[in-house]
Amino acid sequence: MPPSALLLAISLADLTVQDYVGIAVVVLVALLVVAAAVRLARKRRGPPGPEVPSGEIERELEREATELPPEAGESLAPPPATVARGGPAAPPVEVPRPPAPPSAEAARAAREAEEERKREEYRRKKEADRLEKERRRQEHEAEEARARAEAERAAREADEARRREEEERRRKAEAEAGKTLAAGLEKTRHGFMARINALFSGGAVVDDAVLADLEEVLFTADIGVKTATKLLEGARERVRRRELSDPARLKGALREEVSRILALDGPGATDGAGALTVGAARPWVVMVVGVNGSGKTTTIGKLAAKLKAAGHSVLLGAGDTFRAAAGEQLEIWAERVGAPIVRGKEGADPASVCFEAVQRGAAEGVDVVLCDTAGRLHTKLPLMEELKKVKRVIGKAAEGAPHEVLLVLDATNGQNAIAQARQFNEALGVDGIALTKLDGTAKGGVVIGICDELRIPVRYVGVGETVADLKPFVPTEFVEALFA
Ligand SMILES: Nc1nc2c(ncn2[C@@H]2O[C@H](COP(=O)(O)OP(=O)(O)OP(=O)(O)O)[C@@H](O)[C@H]2O)c(=O)[nH]1
Ligand SMILES: [Mg+2]
Repeated sequence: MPPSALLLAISLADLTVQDYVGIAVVVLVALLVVAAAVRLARKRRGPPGPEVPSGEIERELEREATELPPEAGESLAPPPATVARGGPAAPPVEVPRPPAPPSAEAARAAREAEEERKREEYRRKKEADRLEKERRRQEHEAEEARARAEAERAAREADEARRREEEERRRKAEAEAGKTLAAGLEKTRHGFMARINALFSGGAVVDDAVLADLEEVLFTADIGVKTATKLLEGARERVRRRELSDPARLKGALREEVSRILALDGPGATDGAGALTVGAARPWVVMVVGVNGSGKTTTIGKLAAKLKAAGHSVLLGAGDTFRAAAGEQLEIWAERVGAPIVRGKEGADPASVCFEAVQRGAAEGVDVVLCDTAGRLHTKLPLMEELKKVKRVIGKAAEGAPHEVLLVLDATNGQNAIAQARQFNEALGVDGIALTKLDGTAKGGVVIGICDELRIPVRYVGVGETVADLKPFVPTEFVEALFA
Protein backbone atom coordinates (compact mmCIF):
# COMPACT_ATOMS: atom_id res chain seq x y z
CA MET A 1 0.00 0.00 0.00
CA PRO A 2 1.39 3.40 -0.91
CA PRO A 3 2.08 5.65 2.05
CA SER A 4 -0.46 8.24 0.94
CA ALA A 5 -3.23 5.60 0.91
CA LEU A 6 -2.01 4.36 4.31
CA LEU A 7 -2.12 7.85 5.72
CA LEU A 8 -5.55 8.27 4.26
CA ALA A 9 -6.74 4.98 5.79
CA ILE A 10 -5.32 5.89 9.28
CA SER A 11 -6.85 9.35 9.12
CA LEU A 12 -10.18 8.00 7.92
CA ALA A 13 -10.27 5.57 10.80
CA ASP A 14 -10.08 8.46 13.25
CA LEU A 15 -12.75 10.62 11.58
CA THR A 16 -16.24 11.15 12.75
CA VAL A 17 -19.33 11.05 10.71
CA GLN A 18 -19.37 14.82 10.60
CA ASP A 19 -15.86 14.80 9.33
CA TYR A 20 -16.83 12.44 6.56
CA VAL A 21 -19.73 14.60 5.55
CA GLY A 22 -17.47 17.68 5.50
CA ILE A 23 -14.92 15.97 3.31
CA ALA A 24 -17.58 14.74 0.98
CA VAL A 25 -18.94 18.28 0.58
CA VAL A 26 -15.47 19.66 -0.12
CA VAL A 27 -14.82 16.97 -2.73
CA LEU A 28 -18.14 17.65 -4.35
CA VAL A 29 -17.57 21.41 -4.53
CA ALA A 30 -14.12 20.76 -6.02
CA LEU A 31 -15.62 18.51 -8.67
CA LEU A 32 -18.25 21.12 -9.50
CA VAL A 33 -15.58 23.81 -9.86
CA VAL A 34 -13.53 21.60 -12.19
CA ALA A 35 -16.58 20.74 -14.27
CA ALA A 36 -17.47 24.44 -14.58
CA ALA A 37 -13.92 25.31 -15.61
CA VAL A 38 -13.94 22.63 -18.33
CA ARG A 39 -17.23 23.83 -19.69
CA LEU A 40 -15.99 27.41 -19.80
CA ALA A 41 -12.90 26.37 -21.61
CA ARG A 42 -14.90 24.50 -24.26
CA LYS A 43 -17.18 27.42 -24.77
CA ARG A 44 -14.24 29.65 -25.51
CA ARG A 45 -12.80 27.26 -28.07
CA GLY A 46 -16.03 26.70 -29.96
CA PRO A 47 -17.54 23.45 -30.98
CA PRO A 48 -15.07 20.74 -31.61
CA GLY A 49 -14.02 20.47 -35.37
CA PRO A 50 -13.20 17.41 -37.29
CA GLU A 51 -9.96 15.80 -36.51
CA VAL A 52 -7.20 17.50 -38.58
CA PRO A 53 -4.46 15.15 -39.46
CA SER A 54 -1.11 16.23 -38.19
CA GLY A 55 0.93 18.24 -40.83
CA GLU A 56 -2.19 19.10 -42.88
CA ILE A 57 -2.33 22.69 -41.63
CA GLU A 58 1.33 23.27 -42.31
CA ARG A 59 0.90 22.04 -45.90
CA GLU A 60 -2.16 24.13 -46.46
CA LEU A 61 -0.37 27.18 -45.13
CA GLU A 62 2.60 26.57 -47.38
CA ARG A 63 0.29 26.18 -50.38
CA GLU A 64 -1.54 29.35 -49.56
CA ALA A 65 1.72 31.14 -48.92
CA THR A 66 2.92 30.41 -52.46
CA GLU A 67 -0.43 31.14 -54.14
CA LEU A 68 -1.74 34.06 -52.18
CA PRO A 69 0.65 36.85 -51.27
CA PRO A 70 -0.33 38.62 -48.14
CA GLU A 71 -1.92 41.98 -48.50
CA ALA A 72 0.25 44.81 -47.41
CA GLY A 73 0.55 44.76 -43.63
CA GLU A 74 -1.35 41.49 -43.27
CA SER A 75 0.27 38.74 -41.24
CA LEU A 76 0.84 35.35 -42.77
CA ALA A 77 0.32 33.60 -39.50
CA PRO A 78 -2.70 31.30 -39.55
CA PRO A 79 -5.57 32.13 -37.23
CA PRO A 80 -4.94 30.90 -33.71
CA ALA A 81 -7.82 28.43 -33.77
CA THR A 82 -6.21 26.39 -36.50
CA VAL A 83 -2.77 26.57 -34.97
CA ALA A 84 -3.67 24.88 -31.71
CA ARG A 85 -2.54 21.46 -32.53
CA GLY A 86 -4.14 18.64 -30.78
CA GLY A 87 -6.53 21.09 -29.02
CA PRO A 88 -10.22 20.87 -29.26
CA ALA A 89 -11.35 21.07 -32.85
CA ALA A 90 -12.15 24.67 -33.85
CA PRO A 91 -15.22 25.38 -35.96
CA PRO A 92 -14.39 26.02 -39.68
CA VAL A 93 -13.47 29.69 -40.10
CA GLU A 94 -14.19 31.60 -43.36
CA VAL A 95 -10.79 33.03 -44.24
CA PRO A 96 -11.06 35.83 -46.93
CA ARG A 97 -8.82 34.87 -49.74
CA PRO A 98 -6.49 37.76 -50.64
CA PRO A 99 -5.95 38.42 -54.38
CA ALA A 100 -3.29 36.30 -55.85
CA PRO A 101 -0.02 38.27 -55.78
CA PRO A 102 1.52 38.95 -59.21
CA SER A 103 4.69 37.29 -59.84
CA ALA A 104 7.78 39.57 -59.51
CA GLU A 105 8.19 39.57 -63.29
CA ALA A 106 4.57 40.48 -63.84
CA ALA A 107 4.77 43.15 -61.14
CA ARG A 108 7.86 44.65 -62.72
CA ALA A 109 6.25 44.53 -66.15
CA ALA A 110 3.16 46.15 -64.72
CA ARG A 111 5.29 48.77 -63.04
CA GLU A 112 7.21 49.41 -66.24
CA ALA A 113 3.99 49.52 -68.23
CA GLU A 114 2.60 51.95 -65.71
CA GLU A 115 5.72 54.05 -65.87
CA GLU A 116 5.66 53.95 -69.66
CA ARG A 117 2.01 54.95 -69.58
CA LYS A 118 2.86 57.84 -67.29
CA ARG A 119 5.80 58.81 -69.46
CA GLU A 120 3.59 58.66 -72.55
CA GLU A 121 0.95 60.70 -70.78
CA TYR A 122 3.63 63.20 -69.77
CA ARG A 123 4.91 63.39 -73.35
CA ARG A 124 1.38 63.89 -74.66
CA LYS A 125 0.80 66.63 -72.11
CA LYS A 126 4.11 68.27 -73.00
CA GLU A 127 3.25 68.12 -76.71
CA ALA A 128 -0.20 69.53 -76.04
CA ASP A 129 1.42 72.31 -73.98
CA ARG A 130 3.87 73.00 -76.78
CA LEU A 131 1.10 73.10 -79.37
CA GLU A 132 -0.97 75.36 -77.14
CA LYS A 133 2.01 77.67 -76.62
CA GLU A 134 2.65 77.70 -80.39
CA ARG A 135 -1.02 78.46 -81.05
CA ARG A 136 -0.95 81.29 -78.52
CA ARG A 137 2.32 82.62 -80.00
CA GLN A 138 0.84 82.55 -83.51
CA GLU A 139 -2.33 84.17 -82.23
CA HIS A 140 -0.26 86.82 -80.48
CA GLU A 141 1.81 87.40 -83.61
CA ALA A 142 -1.33 87.63 -85.74
CA GLU A 143 -2.83 90.03 -83.22
CA GLU A 144 0.33 92.13 -83.27
CA ALA A 145 0.40 92.11 -87.09
CA ARG A 146 -3.27 93.14 -87.12
CA ALA A 147 -2.57 95.94 -84.62
CA ARG A 148 0.46 97.05 -86.67
CA ALA A 149 -1.59 97.06 -89.89
CA GLU A 150 -4.37 98.93 -88.10
CA ALA A 151 -1.90 101.51 -86.73
CA GLU A 152 -0.33 101.92 -90.17
CA ARG A 153 -3.76 102.31 -91.76
CA ALA A 154 -4.77 104.87 -89.11
CA ALA A 155 -1.47 106.73 -89.62
CA ARG A 156 -1.99 106.70 -93.39
CA GLU A 157 -5.54 107.97 -92.98
CA ALA A 158 -4.39 110.66 -90.53
CA ASP A 159 -1.68 111.67 -93.01
CA GLU A 160 -4.17 111.78 -95.82
CA ALA A 161 -6.63 113.79 -93.70
CA ARG A 162 -3.83 116.16 -92.70
CA ARG A 163 -2.78 116.52 -96.32
CA ARG A 164 -6.37 117.17 -97.40
CA GLU A 165 -6.83 119.64 -94.56
CA GLU A 166 -3.58 121.37 -95.47
CA GLU A 167 -4.59 121.47 -99.12
CA GLU A 168 -8.02 122.81 -98.17
CA ARG A 169 -6.44 125.44 -95.92
CA ARG A 170 -4.01 126.41 -98.65
CA ARG A 171 -6.81 126.59 -101.20
CA LYS A 172 -8.93 128.62 -98.82
CA ALA A 173 -6.04 130.91 -97.94
CA GLU A 174 -5.31 131.32 -101.64
CA ALA A 175 -8.97 132.09 -102.31
CA GLU A 176 -9.02 134.52 -99.41
CA ALA A 177 -5.80 136.16 -100.44
CA GLY A 178 -6.72 135.87 -104.09
CA LYS A 179 -4.11 136.04 -106.77
CA THR A 180 -1.17 138.27 -106.10
CA LEU A 181 -1.11 141.40 -108.15
CA ALA A 182 2.06 140.16 -109.83
CA ALA A 183 0.25 136.95 -110.82
CA GLY A 184 -2.73 138.99 -112.04
CA LEU A 185 -0.46 141.15 -114.15
CA GLU A 186 1.55 138.29 -115.58
CA LYS A 187 0.16 138.60 -119.09
CA THR A 188 0.83 142.32 -119.20
CA ARG A 189 4.34 141.80 -117.84
CA HIS A 190 5.01 139.22 -120.52
CA GLY A 191 3.51 141.56 -123.09
CA PHE A 192 4.57 145.14 -123.36
CA MET A 193 6.72 145.18 -120.20
CA ALA A 194 8.78 142.29 -121.55
CA ARG A 195 9.41 144.28 -124.69
CA ILE A 196 10.49 147.33 -122.68
CA ASN A 197 12.80 145.16 -120.57
CA ALA A 198 14.28 143.66 -123.71
CA LEU A 199 15.04 147.17 -124.96
CA PHE A 200 17.12 147.96 -121.91
CA SER A 201 18.78 144.65 -121.26
CA GLY A 202 21.47 144.92 -123.99
CA GLY A 203 23.49 147.44 -122.02
CA ALA A 204 24.07 149.54 -125.16
CA VAL A 205 24.12 153.28 -124.95
CA VAL A 206 20.70 154.84 -125.37
CA ASP A 207 20.71 156.32 -128.86
CA ASP A 208 18.11 157.23 -131.46
CA ALA A 209 17.63 153.59 -132.41
CA VAL A 210 16.74 152.65 -128.80
CA LEU A 211 14.36 155.59 -128.60
CA ALA A 212 12.68 154.53 -131.86
CA ASP A 213 12.16 151.05 -130.44
CA LEU A 214 10.75 152.55 -127.25
CA GLU A 215 8.32 154.59 -129.30
CA GLU A 216 7.06 151.50 -131.06
CA VAL A 217 6.60 149.60 -127.82
CA LEU A 218 4.75 152.43 -126.10
CA PHE A 219 2.42 153.14 -129.01
CA THR A 220 1.37 149.53 -129.26
CA ALA A 221 0.99 149.06 -125.56
CA ASP A 222 -2.62 150.13 -125.01
CA ILE A 223 -1.59 152.97 -122.81
CA GLY A 224 -3.12 155.45 -125.16
CA VAL A 225 -1.43 157.71 -127.69
CA LYS A 226 -1.43 160.71 -125.41
CA THR A 227 0.30 158.92 -122.56
CA ALA A 228 2.70 157.10 -124.88
CA THR A 229 3.69 160.42 -126.44
CA LYS A 230 4.16 161.97 -123.03
CA LEU A 231 6.41 159.15 -121.82
CA LEU A 232 8.44 159.17 -125.04
CA GLU A 233 8.93 162.93 -125.07
CA GLY A 234 10.09 162.86 -121.47
CA ALA A 235 12.66 160.18 -122.26
CA ARG A 236 13.90 161.99 -125.40
CA GLU A 237 14.33 165.24 -123.52
CA ARG A 238 16.41 163.64 -120.78
CA VAL A 239 18.56 161.77 -123.25
CA ARG A 240 19.10 165.06 -125.12
CA ARG A 241 20.21 166.65 -121.88
CA ARG A 242 22.54 163.68 -121.50
CA GLU A 243 20.85 162.84 -118.23
CA LEU A 244 20.07 159.32 -119.40
CA SER A 245 22.66 157.65 -121.49
CA ASP A 246 22.58 154.16 -120.11
CA PRO A 247 19.52 151.94 -120.61
CA ALA A 248 19.11 150.97 -116.93
CA ARG A 249 18.77 154.63 -115.99
CA LEU A 250 16.30 155.19 -118.79
CA LYS A 251 14.20 152.30 -117.51
CA GLY A 252 14.35 153.75 -113.99
CA ALA A 253 13.19 157.11 -115.30
CA LEU A 254 10.27 155.53 -117.12
CA ARG A 255 9.25 153.72 -113.97
CA GLU A 256 9.30 156.94 -111.98
CA GLU A 257 7.15 158.64 -114.55
CA VAL A 258 4.57 155.82 -114.57
CA SER A 259 4.45 155.90 -110.75
CA ARG A 260 3.73 159.63 -110.83
CA ILE A 261 0.93 159.14 -113.37
CA LEU A 262 -0.73 156.33 -111.43
CA ALA A 263 -0.57 158.27 -108.17
CA LEU A 264 -2.33 161.14 -109.96
CA ASP A 265 0.62 163.19 -108.91
CA GLY A 266 1.26 166.66 -110.27
CA PRO A 267 -1.04 169.61 -110.97
CA GLY A 268 -4.70 168.94 -110.21
CA ALA A 269 -3.97 165.78 -108.24
CA THR A 270 -7.15 164.39 -106.71
CA ASP A 271 -5.40 162.46 -103.96
CA GLY A 272 -8.12 159.90 -104.38
CA ALA A 273 -6.33 156.72 -105.48
CA GLY A 274 -7.07 153.61 -103.45
CA ALA A 275 -10.06 151.77 -102.12
CA LEU A 276 -13.51 153.25 -101.87
CA THR A 277 -14.01 155.18 -98.67
CA VAL A 278 -17.36 155.39 -96.99
CA GLY A 279 -18.12 158.99 -96.13
CA ALA A 280 -20.28 160.40 -93.37
CA ALA A 281 -23.62 160.41 -95.24
CA ARG A 282 -26.12 157.61 -94.50
CA PRO A 283 -26.73 155.76 -96.57
CA TRP A 284 -23.52 156.25 -98.53
CA VAL A 285 -24.83 155.59 -102.05
CA VAL A 286 -22.59 154.16 -104.75
CA MET A 287 -23.94 153.98 -108.30
CA VAL A 288 -22.06 151.41 -110.34
CA VAL A 289 -21.95 151.97 -114.10
CA GLY A 290 -20.20 150.54 -117.15
CA VAL A 291 -20.83 148.88 -120.48
CA ASN A 292 -22.40 145.45 -120.54
CA GLY A 293 -20.19 142.63 -119.43
CA SER A 294 -17.52 144.90 -117.94
CA GLY A 295 -17.99 143.30 -114.51
CA LYS A 296 -20.43 145.63 -112.70
CA THR A 297 -22.54 143.02 -110.93
CA THR A 298 -19.54 140.89 -109.94
CA THR A 299 -17.69 143.94 -108.66
CA ILE A 300 -20.74 144.98 -106.59
CA GLY A 301 -20.84 141.52 -105.02
CA LYS A 302 -17.12 141.58 -104.18
CA LEU A 303 -17.38 145.12 -102.87
CA ALA A 304 -20.37 144.24 -100.70
CA ALA A 305 -18.36 141.39 -99.17
CA LYS A 306 -15.43 143.72 -98.46
CA LEU A 307 -17.66 146.39 -96.92
CA LYS A 308 -19.43 143.82 -94.77
CA ALA A 309 -16.09 142.45 -93.66
CA ALA A 310 -15.08 145.99 -92.72
CA GLY A 311 -18.18 146.19 -90.51
CA HIS A 312 -20.55 148.17 -92.74
CA SER A 313 -24.16 147.25 -93.32
CA VAL A 314 -24.89 147.00 -97.02
CA LEU A 315 -28.02 147.00 -99.18
CA LEU A 316 -28.03 146.10 -102.85
CA GLY A 317 -30.27 147.72 -105.51
CA ALA A 318 -30.80 145.62 -108.63
CA GLY A 319 -31.05 148.52 -111.08
CA ASP A 320 -30.26 146.33 -114.09
CA THR A 321 -33.73 145.35 -115.21
CA PHE A 322 -32.64 144.57 -118.78
CA ARG A 323 -32.80 140.83 -118.10
CA ALA A 324 -34.04 138.74 -115.20
CA ALA A 325 -30.70 136.95 -114.98
CA ALA A 326 -28.99 140.20 -113.95
CA GLY A 327 -31.26 140.49 -110.90
CA GLU A 328 -30.78 136.83 -110.07
CA GLN A 329 -27.02 137.20 -110.30
CA LEU A 330 -27.08 140.05 -107.80
CA GLU A 331 -29.44 138.11 -105.56
CA ILE A 332 -26.92 135.27 -105.35
CA TRP A 333 -24.27 137.73 -104.21
CA ALA A 334 -26.72 139.27 -101.71
CA GLU A 335 -27.34 135.86 -100.22
CA ARG A 336 -23.66 134.99 -100.20
CA VAL A 337 -22.60 138.11 -98.34
CA GLY A 338 -25.76 138.39 -96.24
CA ALA A 339 -27.02 141.70 -97.55
CA PRO A 340 -30.66 142.68 -98.26
CA ILE A 341 -31.58 143.40 -101.85
CA VAL A 342 -34.24 145.50 -103.62
CA ARG A 343 -35.27 143.99 -106.95
CA GLY A 344 -37.68 145.20 -109.57
CA LYS A 345 -39.56 143.11 -112.07
CA GLU A 346 -37.94 142.34 -115.39
CA GLY A 347 -38.34 145.43 -117.57
CA ALA A 348 -39.13 147.66 -114.63
CA ASP A 349 -37.81 151.22 -114.62
CA PRO A 350 -34.19 151.02 -113.38
CA ALA A 351 -34.45 154.46 -111.81
CA SER A 352 -37.46 153.51 -109.72
CA VAL A 353 -35.73 150.34 -108.44
CA CYS A 354 -32.66 152.37 -107.42
CA PHE A 355 -34.91 155.00 -105.83
CA GLU A 356 -36.64 152.34 -103.76
CA ALA A 357 -33.32 150.82 -102.71
CA VAL A 358 -31.92 154.13 -101.50
CA GLN A 359 -35.17 154.98 -99.71
CA ARG A 360 -35.17 151.65 -97.94
CA GLY A 361 -31.48 152.05 -97.11
CA ALA A 362 -32.25 155.41 -95.55
CA ALA A 363 -35.26 154.08 -93.65
CA GLU A 364 -33.27 151.15 -92.28
CA GLY A 365 -30.18 153.16 -91.46
CA VAL A 366 -27.99 151.12 -93.78
CA ASP A 367 -24.39 152.32 -94.16
CA VAL A 368 -23.89 151.69 -97.86
CA VAL A 369 -26.31 151.20 -100.78
CA LEU A 370 -24.74 149.76 -103.90
CA CYS A 371 -26.86 150.31 -107.04
CA ASP A 372 -26.31 148.06 -110.01
CA THR A 373 -27.21 149.45 -113.42
CA ALA A 374 -27.63 148.08 -116.91
CA GLY A 375 -25.00 148.06 -119.62
CA ARG A 376 -27.73 147.73 -122.22
CA LEU A 377 -31.27 148.96 -122.32
CA HIS A 378 -34.53 147.42 -123.45
CA THR A 379 -35.77 150.85 -124.52
CA LYS A 380 -34.60 152.79 -127.52
CA LEU A 381 -33.23 155.42 -125.17
CA PRO A 382 -29.48 155.95 -125.27
CA LEU A 383 -27.75 154.28 -122.27
CA MET A 384 -26.17 157.47 -121.03
CA GLU A 385 -29.49 159.31 -120.94
CA GLU A 386 -31.05 156.52 -118.96
CA LEU A 387 -28.15 156.47 -116.51
CA LYS A 388 -28.37 160.24 -116.07
CA LYS A 389 -32.00 159.78 -115.15
CA VAL A 390 -31.15 157.06 -112.64
CA LYS A 391 -28.57 159.33 -111.08
CA ARG A 392 -31.08 162.17 -110.83
CA VAL A 393 -33.75 159.97 -109.27
CA ILE A 394 -31.29 158.53 -106.74
CA GLY A 395 -30.54 162.12 -105.74
CA LYS A 396 -34.20 162.59 -104.95
CA ALA A 397 -34.20 159.59 -102.61
CA ALA A 398 -31.35 160.85 -100.44
CA GLU A 399 -29.56 164.11 -100.02
CA GLY A 400 -26.28 164.19 -102.00
CA ALA A 401 -26.75 160.71 -103.45
CA PRO A 402 -25.15 159.09 -105.29
CA HIS A 403 -22.04 159.89 -103.31
CA GLU A 404 -19.85 157.98 -105.70
CA VAL A 405 -20.26 156.99 -109.34
CA LEU A 406 -18.01 153.99 -109.76
CA LEU A 407 -17.13 153.12 -113.35
CA VAL A 408 -16.31 149.50 -114.04
CA LEU A 409 -13.97 149.05 -117.01
CA ASP A 410 -12.90 145.83 -118.63
CA ALA A 411 -9.12 145.93 -119.08
CA THR A 412 -9.31 143.53 -122.02
CA ASN A 413 -10.87 146.38 -123.97
CA GLY A 414 -7.52 148.16 -123.95
CA GLN A 415 -7.63 151.68 -125.31
CA ASN A 416 -11.35 151.29 -125.80
CA ALA A 417 -11.71 151.33 -122.02
CA ILE A 418 -10.11 154.77 -122.01
CA ALA A 419 -12.70 155.97 -124.54
CA GLN A 420 -15.52 154.51 -122.42
CA ALA A 421 -14.15 156.18 -119.33
CA ARG A 422 -14.14 159.51 -121.11
CA GLN A 423 -17.76 159.03 -122.23
CA PHE A 424 -19.09 157.98 -118.85
CA ASN A 425 -17.16 160.71 -117.14
CA GLU A 426 -18.63 163.34 -119.42
CA ALA A 427 -22.20 162.05 -118.96
CA LEU A 428 -22.21 161.24 -115.27
CA GLY A 429 -19.05 162.50 -113.68
CA VAL A 430 -17.09 159.43 -112.59
CA ASP A 431 -15.59 159.46 -109.08
CA GLY A 432 -13.67 156.23 -109.18
CA ILE A 433 -12.75 153.35 -111.46
CA ALA A 434 -12.64 149.60 -111.01
CA LEU A 435 -10.52 148.03 -113.74
CA THR A 436 -11.47 144.37 -114.09
CA LYS A 437 -10.10 141.28 -115.81
CA LEU A 438 -6.46 142.33 -115.68
CA ASP A 439 -5.67 138.66 -115.19
CA GLY A 440 -6.96 137.85 -118.64
CA THR A 441 -5.14 140.44 -120.73
CA ALA A 442 -1.74 141.76 -121.75
CA LYS A 443 -3.30 145.22 -121.99
CA GLY A 444 -2.77 146.14 -118.34
CA GLY A 445 -0.90 149.26 -119.43
CA VAL A 446 -4.32 150.80 -120.05
CA VAL A 447 -4.45 151.82 -116.41
CA ILE A 448 -1.59 154.24 -117.09
CA GLY A 449 -3.59 155.86 -119.88
CA ILE A 450 -6.77 156.05 -117.77
CA CYS A 451 -5.00 157.72 -114.89
CA ASP A 452 -3.05 160.04 -117.17
CA GLU A 453 -5.85 161.10 -119.49
CA LEU A 454 -8.79 161.19 -117.10
CA ARG A 455 -7.10 161.73 -113.78
CA ILE A 456 -9.85 159.70 -112.19
CA PRO A 457 -8.71 157.64 -109.20
CA VAL A 458 -8.55 153.91 -109.84
CA ARG A 459 -10.09 152.33 -106.75
CA TYR A 460 -9.78 148.65 -107.55
CA VAL A 461 -8.22 146.27 -110.01
CA GLY A 462 -9.78 142.90 -110.66
CA VAL A 463 -7.44 139.97 -111.20
CA GLY A 464 -9.88 137.06 -110.89
CA GLU A 465 -13.30 135.86 -109.91
CA THR A 466 -13.05 135.70 -106.09
CA VAL A 467 -13.71 138.48 -103.58
CA ALA A 468 -10.01 138.64 -102.76
CA ASP A 469 -9.22 139.07 -106.45
CA LEU A 470 -10.70 142.55 -106.32
CA LYS A 471 -7.70 144.45 -105.02
CA PRO A 472 -7.54 148.01 -103.81
CA PHE A 473 -5.36 149.86 -106.27
CA VAL A 474 -2.05 150.91 -104.72
CA PRO A 475 0.10 152.66 -107.39
CA THR A 476 3.48 151.72 -105.88
CA GLU A 477 2.46 148.05 -105.68
CA PHE A 478 1.13 148.17 -109.21
CA VAL A 479 4.36 149.64 -110.59
CA GLU A 480 6.35 147.11 -108.59
CA ALA A 481 4.34 144.26 -110.07
CA LEU A 482 4.54 145.70 -113.56
CA PHE A 483 8.28 146.37 -113.64
CA ALA A 484 9.24 143.22 -111.65
N1 LIG B 1 -11.22 136.87 -114.93
C1 LIG B 1 -11.99 137.83 -114.41
N2 LIG B 1 -13.31 137.79 -114.68
C2 LIG B 1 -14.09 138.81 -114.18
C3 LIG B 1 -13.56 139.82 -113.39
N3 LIG B 1 -14.58 140.64 -113.05
C4 LIG B 1 -15.70 140.14 -113.60
N4 LIG B 1 -15.42 139.03 -114.29
C5 LIG B 1 -16.33 138.20 -115.05
O1 LIG B 1 -16.88 138.94 -116.10
C6 LIG B 1 -18.14 138.44 -116.45
C7 LIG B 1 -19.14 139.56 -116.52
O2 LIG B 1 -19.32 140.13 -115.28
P1 LIG B 1 -20.66 140.84 -114.81
O3 LIG B 1 -20.43 141.26 -113.41
O4 LIG B 1 -21.83 140.01 -115.12
O5 LIG B 1 -20.68 142.04 -115.77
P2 LIG B 1 -21.79 143.16 -115.86
O6 LIG B 1 -21.09 144.42 -116.16
O7 LIG B 1 -22.66 143.13 -114.70
O8 LIG B 1 -22.59 142.64 -117.12
P3 LIG B 1 -24.06 143.10 -117.58
O9 LIG B 1 -24.93 142.86 -116.40
O10 LIG B 1 -24.38 142.22 -118.72
O11 LIG B 1 -24.00 144.51 -117.98
C8 LIG B 1 -18.51 137.48 -115.36
O12 LIG B 1 -18.30 136.16 -115.82
C9 LIG B 1 -17.54 137.77 -114.27
O13 LIG B 1 -17.24 136.66 -113.49
C10 LIG B 1 -12.14 139.82 -113.16
O14 LIG B 1 -11.56 140.68 -112.51
N5 LIG B 1 -11.41 138.80 -113.69
MG1 LIG C 1 -24.65 142.96 -114.45
